[in-house]
Amino acid sequence: MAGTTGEVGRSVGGRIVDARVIVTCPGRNFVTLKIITEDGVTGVGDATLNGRELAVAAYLTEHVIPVLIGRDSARIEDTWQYLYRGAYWRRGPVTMSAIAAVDTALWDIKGKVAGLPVYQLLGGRSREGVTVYGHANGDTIDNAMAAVAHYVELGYKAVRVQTGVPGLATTYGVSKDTTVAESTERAFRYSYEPADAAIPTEAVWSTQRYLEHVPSVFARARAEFGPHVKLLHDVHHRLTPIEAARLGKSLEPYGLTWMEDPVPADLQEGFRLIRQHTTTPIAVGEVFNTIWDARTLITEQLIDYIRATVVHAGGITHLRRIFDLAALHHVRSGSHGATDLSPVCLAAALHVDIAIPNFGLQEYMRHTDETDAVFPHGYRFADGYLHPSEEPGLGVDIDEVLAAQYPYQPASLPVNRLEDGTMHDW
Ligand code: KDG
Ligand code: MG
Repeated sequence: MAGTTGEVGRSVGGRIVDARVIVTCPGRNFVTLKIITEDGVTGVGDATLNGRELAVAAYLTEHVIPVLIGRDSARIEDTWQYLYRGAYWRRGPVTMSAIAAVDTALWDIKGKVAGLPVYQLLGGRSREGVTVYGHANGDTIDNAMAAVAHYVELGYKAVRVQTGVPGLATTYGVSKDTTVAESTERAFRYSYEPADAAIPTEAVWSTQRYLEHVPSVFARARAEFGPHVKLLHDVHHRLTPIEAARLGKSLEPYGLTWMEDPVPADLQEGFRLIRQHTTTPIAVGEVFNTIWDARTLITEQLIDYIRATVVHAGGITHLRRIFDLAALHHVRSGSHGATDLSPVCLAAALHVDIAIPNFGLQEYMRHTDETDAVFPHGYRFADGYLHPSEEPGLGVDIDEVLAAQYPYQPASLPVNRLEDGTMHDW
């Protein structure tokens, strides 16, 4: 049976003749897969897994690229299944980021061969623009409010608000010694995330102090910005279900659009308890790799937004499958879009966002000028919306010559300990 390499049926994409992994650090590390067909068509896919970049690069180079050569580039679904089932060892962030990179690059190639932007291949537009949310961070409530004002002026309809917690020296998600302008514009790396260290920094966490503080942040935000701006908050997996239920209840008067990652999601059933106690909507999924990570949450309607991404959840093909399941259960998308996801991922996400029926929000942290130069792209921001490129394919590329000027730098996410020294979730 010759189906594996595409002899059955005419190849409209051409065979894959080459593929390579490009690791670059224009401010932070990015891993990109480039696939080349016999017709000279190229496609790119993001394979960046923050803090574990080289594991995915090796997985691709050692185990995936050798089996790609000679395959029909048009067979996106079949290649996905081949890599997912063929490895025997299914799922996991390294495997799924590698599969995602291949899948994304093949969609890019298919769009270029068809002469259409990828969203047209996904069914065309369901909306005029992709509503994005920005990050308003401040070590104090005053600084956080200044950051919210900055986004509102730029036209953002939705803003995520994070502040320092009184009594804690640092808080993940909040820059300490940066100005409002620096923290809202083109942040390449959170200030507490060392740029040049393989050893994580350690921070101290207190749930008590946090739960006492957060409602005052949103009381102030609603008082200053009125009822219409969408306000969001990221808990970064730090609470237990009953603590998250308390937080959700205390935030109800301020009508948040979502409370993100309230608890570690390893135990999906934990969300039932939160749900029983609060009407604050729940978003989760940035660390999810497959539909199985979200299945209980979606089918039992324990969440409102699923935040899986192209790069960490198996590419456009699998993300679409997750979002389709979510659509059946009144769950909307809210894809992760921090700066550790490359412009290749963002470009791909926008094609999905504009096409699916159950889009909710897209996270958008601007990349640095250096990153934008390494990844030339056609997507653009206007008045609170991102618009995907109209070029054939994804409308993003990598400048390999420029990328080579920014070699990989070891970097790590921080860890948290409780005041007595116990390791804690973020
Ligand atoms: O690499 C991890 C970051 O992307 C993540 O911590 C940022 O929570 C985050 C978010 O919602 O953007
Ligand atoms: Mg998050």
